[in-house]
This record gives sequence, C-alpha cells and structure tokens, in this order.
Amino acid sequence: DQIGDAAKKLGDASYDFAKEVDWNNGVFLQAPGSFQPLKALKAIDKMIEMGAAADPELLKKAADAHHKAIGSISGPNGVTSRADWDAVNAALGRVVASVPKQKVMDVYDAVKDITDPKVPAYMKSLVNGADAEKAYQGFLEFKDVVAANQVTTASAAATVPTGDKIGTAAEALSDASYPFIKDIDWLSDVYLKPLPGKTAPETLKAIDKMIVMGSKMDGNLLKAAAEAHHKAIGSIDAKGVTSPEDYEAVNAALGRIVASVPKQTVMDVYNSMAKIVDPSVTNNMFSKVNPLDALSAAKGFYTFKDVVEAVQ
Ligand code: DGD
Ligand code: CLA
Ligand code: PID
Ligand code: PID
Ligand code: PID
Ligand code: PID
Ligand code: PID
Ligand code: PID
Repeated sequence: DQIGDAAKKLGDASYDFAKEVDWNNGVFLQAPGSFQPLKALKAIDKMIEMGAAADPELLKKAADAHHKAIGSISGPNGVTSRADWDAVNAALGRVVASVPKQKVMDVYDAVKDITDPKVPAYMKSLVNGADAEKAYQGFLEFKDVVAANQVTTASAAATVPTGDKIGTAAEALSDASYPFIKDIDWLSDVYLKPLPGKTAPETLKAIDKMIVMGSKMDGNLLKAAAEAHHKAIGSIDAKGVTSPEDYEAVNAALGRIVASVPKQTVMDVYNSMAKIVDPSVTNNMFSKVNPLDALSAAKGFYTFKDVVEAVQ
C-alpha cells in the first residue's frame, strides 16, 4: 500500500537518526517540561480518544510490529533493525490514517501544551543535527501520504456488554476498593520515578509482554475499555479521583479484556513485572494509604479474578 511504500522512503531518511538516538536514556521517563499532572492527563485523554477511534485491527498490527521490533534490537543504543523500523512506521502511519485528522491534531496540541519549547532542540543536540533534519524532512513527506489515505469520519463506538458476570462482579470489586482509590495520591510525581535498580532493556522486556497481551485482546472490548477511561477522566475531582460509577465501569471493562486473552498471557505480564518491581516499591505505595482500605481492595480483587478466570 501507499503508506508501506512511503515508510520505506521514511526509513531511508530516518534510520541514521534512529541509530544515533540513545533509546536507553532514562531522560525519556521524565515529563517533557515542568510536572503538570492534570494537563498531562488531558494529553493522555486525547491519546485515549484517538486510540478508541482507531481501527482495532490496525492497532493490533501496530502492537505486533512493535513486538517484532523489540526482538531485533541490537547495539548499546537499543535500536531495532532497519526492516522493523520501517514496519513500525508503516503500522503507525496506518493507525493515524484510520482516525480523522482532528483527533491526531488534538493529541499534538495537548502534548505541545506540556512540552517545554526547549525540548526538541535539546533532543537534537544529542544526535547528529543534519541527520535529525533529514529525518524530519522524511516525516513531512510521509505525513502527506498518510493524510491522502486518511478517513474523514470516526468509526462507530464500541458495543458494551451488559448483565454479564464480570459486570456484576465489578460492582462488588468497586465497592470494596473505592475507599483505597480515594486514599491514593494520583497527582504525585512518584509514578515517573525510575524503578530502583532496573535498566531500560530489563524494563522493556516487561513492556513487551504487555504489548503481546494487548495484541491478543478482543478489539471491541479494548475499544470499550479506552472509552470507559475517557469517560472516567471526564468525572475526576480536584484530586484526580473519578466517580464511583465510572470507576466501576473501568473495572468491568478491564476485567472483560483480561478475560478475552488466555490466562498464561496475563501471567506472563504479571511474572515479568514481578521481576522488575522491587518489594520496596509496593511497600512504599502501601505506606501512603490506609492499610485497611488496601486490604479490602486486595480482597475484592482476589474475589473478582475468580469470576474473570471462570469466563476466560
Ligand atoms: C519534536 C517532538 C518530539 C518531542 C518529544 C516530546 C514528547 C513527550 C511525550 C510525553 C507524553 C506523555 C506520555 C507518557 C506517559 C507516562 C505515564 C506514566 O521534537 C514541535 C513543537 C512542539 C513539540 C511538542 C509536541 C510534540 C508532539 C509529538 C507527538 C505526540 C505524541 C506522542 C506522545 C507519546 C506517547 C506515545 C505512545 O512541533 O517536534 C519537533 C518540532 O517541534 C519542531 O518544530 C517544527 C514546527 O512544528 C514546524 O512548524 C516547522 O517550523 C519545523 O521546519 C521546522 O519545526 C523547517 C522547515 O519548514 C522544514 O521544511 C525543514 O527544512 C526543517 O526546518 C529542518 O530544520
Ligand atoms: Mg511509541 C510515538 C517510543 C511502543 C504507538 N513512541 C512515540 C515517540 C517515541 C515512542 C519515540 C514519542 C516521543 C516523540 O514524539 O519522539 N513507543 C516508544 C517506545 C516503545 C513504544 C520506546 C516501546 C516498545 N508505541 C509503542 C506501542 C504503541 C505505540 C506498543 C501502540 C501500537 N508511539 C505510538 C504512536 C506514537 C508513538 C501512535 C506517536 O505518534 C509518537 C511519535 O513518534 O510521534 C512523532 C519523536 C519521535 C521519534 C523520535 C520517532 C519517530 C521518528 C520519525 C519518523 C522521524 C523523526 C522526526 C524528527 C527528528 C522528530 C519528530 C518530530 C515530530 C513533530 C514528528
Ligand atoms: C504544524 C505547522 C504547519 C506544518 C505542520 C504542522 C505539524 C503538525 C503535527 C506534527 C501534527 C503531529 C501529530 C502527531 C500525533 C501523534 C499522535 C500520537 C498518538 C498516540 C496514541 C497513543 C496511544 C494508545 C494506544 C491505543 C490505545 C490508547 C493508548 C486502545 C483502544 C505544527 C508540519 C503540518 C505526531 C494514540 C496506541 C496504545 C492511549 O502543523 O505549518 O508535527 O505532528 O494507550 O487505545 O487500546
Ligand atoms: C500531521 C499533519 C496533519 C495530517 C496528519 C498528520 C500526521 C501525523 C502522523 C503521521 C503522526 C505519525 C507518527 C509516526 C510515529 C512513528 C514512531 C516510530 C517509532 C519507532 C520506534 C521503534 C523502535 C524501537 C523499539 C523499542 C526500543 C527502541 C527502538 C528501547 C528502550 C503531521 C496526517 C494527521 C509515524 C520507537 C520498539 C524496539 C528504536 O498530523 O495535517 O503521519 O505519522 O529499537 O526501545 O530500546
Ligand atoms: C528541531 C528543530 C527543527 C528540526 C527538527 C528538530 C529536532 C527535534 C527532535 C530530535 C526531536 C527528537 C526527539 C527524540 C525522541 C525520542 C523519544 C524516545 C522515547 C523512548 C522511550 C524509552 C523508554 C523506556 C522504557 C520504559 C521505561 C522508561 C524508559 C520505566 C518505568 C530541534 C529536526 C524537527 C529523539 C520512551 C520503554 C524502557 C525511558 O526540532 O527545525 O532531534 O529528536 O527507559 O519505563 O523505567
Ligand atoms: C499468585 C500466587 C497464587 C495466587 C494468585 C497469584 C496472583 C497472580 C496475579 C496477580 C496475576 C496478576 C495479573 C495482572 C496482570 C495485569 C496485566 C496488565 C496488562 C496491561 C496491558 C497494557 C497495555 C496496552 C493497551 C493495549 C495496547 C498495548 C498496550 C493495542 C493493540 C502470585 C492470586 C493466583 C495484575 C496489556 C491496553 C493500551 C501495551 O498467582 O498463589 O495478582 O495479578 O499499550 O494494544 O493497542
Ligand atoms: C489472575 C490469576 C490468574 C487468572 C487471571 C488473573 C486475573 C487478572 C486480572 C483481573 C487483572 C485485572 C485487572 C483489573 C484492573 C483494574 C484497574 C482499575 C483502575 C481504575 C482507575 C480509574 C481511574 C482514574 C482515571 C485516571 C486518574 C485516576 C482515577 C489521574 C492522574 C489474578 C484471571 C488471569 C481489573 C485507574 C482513569 C480517571 C482513579 O490473573 O490465575 O481479573 O483483573 O481517577 O488519573 O488523576
Ligand atoms: C502489600 C502487602 C500485602 C497486602 C497488599 C499490599 C499493598 C500493595 C499496594 C498498595 C500496591 C499499591 C499500588 C498503587 C499504585 C498506584 C499507581 C498509580 C499510577 C498513577 C499514574 C499517574 C499519572 C500521571 C499521568 C501522566 C503524567 C505522569 C503522571 C507526564 C509525562 C504491600 C495490600 C496487597 C497505589 C501513572 C497519567 C497524569 C505521574 O501488597 O500483604 O497498597 O498500593 O502525572 O505524564 O507527566
């Protein structure tokens, strides 16, 4: 297709740049400017809206392309192979083309809003500047091909199951855990701190398992989960906490996407995360909340998971 062909030209223009970027640099975990959690949440909300509007099949293929690309990483900078670099660009270009232009621009504008204007120049200073400009020129040509293949109307909303066992179980889980949700400091910057003692390649392994799980999920249910998050973001209070109803809808939606993949795929995520999350992290989280609320939430989760497993 045209986007695939254009991605090869983009690769010619951008792979030198890709090789020069130090993908293992911890700077990419930081906020791209001053820390503004509510504005950042807005930017993420725009990404969620874009993801919910995208073609689920193309999202799945983009996830697969990333998984494959992780498998061909080489060298100290963590760069993927030329072929996989092109495949990722092509897959993302197709995702972008599957949503109306305005949804893409809304993401750009919202991210721009939390990005210090000095950041692009700083990024450029870390690589060969001429290669960065060559890559950007390639991007400008690529985006015209994407625009020429772009849809103009959004896809239909997801179908949300009703009266299912997971929906019912989500009520009990939400009742048991909402006090805990209210105890958590959602606006803290602690969640952007590096995981103690873990390198980027080690962390990427766990993220890879999430990508694999995402790729196996039922597309309609994943879309519904994105929509539930978008709605929940719309009802947050000043401390970032969503309403009990929207919280319950998020739990139900997430339970359903978990049930849509094999148990082992979920356990692969859990086990790979357990390898990189030091007990000091969980203990620190626990120390900041009311312990009885956390225990009630945990009990609720372990009851909920049996219902999920039964329909998995
Ligand atoms: C960039 C963009 C990269 C900056 C990276 C910041 C992104 C951080 C994302 C953090 C989000 C949070 C998610 C994480 C959550 C964690 C949860 C725990 O360098 C601009 C200005 C605005 C930059 C900010 C907006 C970036 C938006 C990027 C997309 C967002 C997506 C995704 C996020 C991440 C999540 C992924 C899953 O646009 O951009 C460089 C440009 O900066 C440079 O400016 C451009 C002008 O826009 C353009 O108008 C033009 O002036 C151009 O061109 C210069 O510069 C000129 C000529 O016109 C060209 O022809 C050519 O010759 C060129 O010069 C050569 O120099
Ligand atoms: Mg990504 C984007 C890393 C998994 C879906 N992703 C980005 C970039 C960053 C990144 C490189 C955001 C920062 C930025 O804009 O830099 N993703 C990244 C990693 C992983 C991952 C490390 C780990 C596996 N992503 C992942 C998964 C999905 C996505 C699983 C779901 C399928 N990702 C996704 C989307 C988008 C990203 C939809 C974006 O739109 C965003 C992005 O790239 O926006 C431009 C700048 C970008 C780059 C350095 C890489 C692109 C290089 C282009 C083609 C040429 C360079 C141009 C110029 C020099 C700089 C960019 C200017 C900009 C205005 C265009
Ligand atoms: C400028 C000036 C003009 C020239 C110009 C110009 C540049 C405009 C630009 C630009 C626009 C632009 C847009 C970009 C958009 C990037 C969008 C990224 C979206 C990320 C998402 C992440 C996610 C997910 C995901 C799916 C999940 C939800 C999420 C489900 C259902 C200024 C050059 C025209 C770069 C969507 C993918 C996993 C949130 O206009 O003179 O330069 O860049 O998890 O959804 O699971
Ligand atoms: C524009 C203007 C509107 C019209 C429009 C428009 C277009 C927007 C577009 C577009 C946005 C867009 C985004 C693309 C992003 C591509 C990102 C590629 C990333 C590739 C990576 C590969 C890799 C790896 C990996 C992880 C490793 C690092 C690597 C570590 C730690 C402008 C059409 C709406 C194409 C990250 C995955 C293995 C490098 O908005 O008018 O057209 O395209 O090895 O991580 O090692
Ligand atoms: C300039 C002027 C214009 C021309 C121009 C220009 C240059 C702009 C540039 C540039 C922008 C730019 C951006 C780059 C972005 C790279 C993003 C990489 C993201 C990598 C990640 C990796 C990671 C992980 C991971 C998970 C870990 C955290 C991390 C935990 C909990 C100035 C040329 C356009 C290079 C996200 C995945 C392992 C961080 O604009 O005229 O030149 O470059 O380790 O999670 O640890
Ligand atoms: C233990 C001991 C026994 C008792 C026990 C026990 C506990 C087990 C547990 C547990 C398992 C467990 C699993 C959990 C899994 C969480 C998984 C999260 C996945 C996140 C993903 C994120 C993503 C996306 C997304 C879609 C994108 C890709 C991504 C596309 C196509 C120890 C109690 C049985 C909590 C998938 C969603 C946006 C990456 O066994 O005696 O306690 O918890 O962006 O994909 O867009
Ligand atoms: C288990 C054992 C196997 C069998 C199995 C199994 C089950 C795994 C499961 C499961 C995992 C799972 C995960 C669930 C997670 C629910 C998470 C809910 C989060 C809700 C939030 C709401 C909100 C917001 C929001 C953003 C705001 C904060 C809030 C800010 C900055 C165990 C079956 C495989 C259900 C976060 C979105 C508005 C609070 O593996 O043997 O069954 O379920 O307002 O952000 O303000
Ligand atoms: C313990 C002992 C057992 C019993 C037990 C127990 C407790 C465990 C606990 C606990 C675990 C735990 C975890 C918590 C996790 C909270 C995660 C919140 C994430 C929030 C984010 C917010 C954000 C943003 C956002 C984007 C911004 C960055 C942020 C940028 C660029 C010990 C009870 C089981 C509470 C990610 C979205 C706005 C950070 O196990 O016997 O008690 O709690 O602002 O992006 O700015």
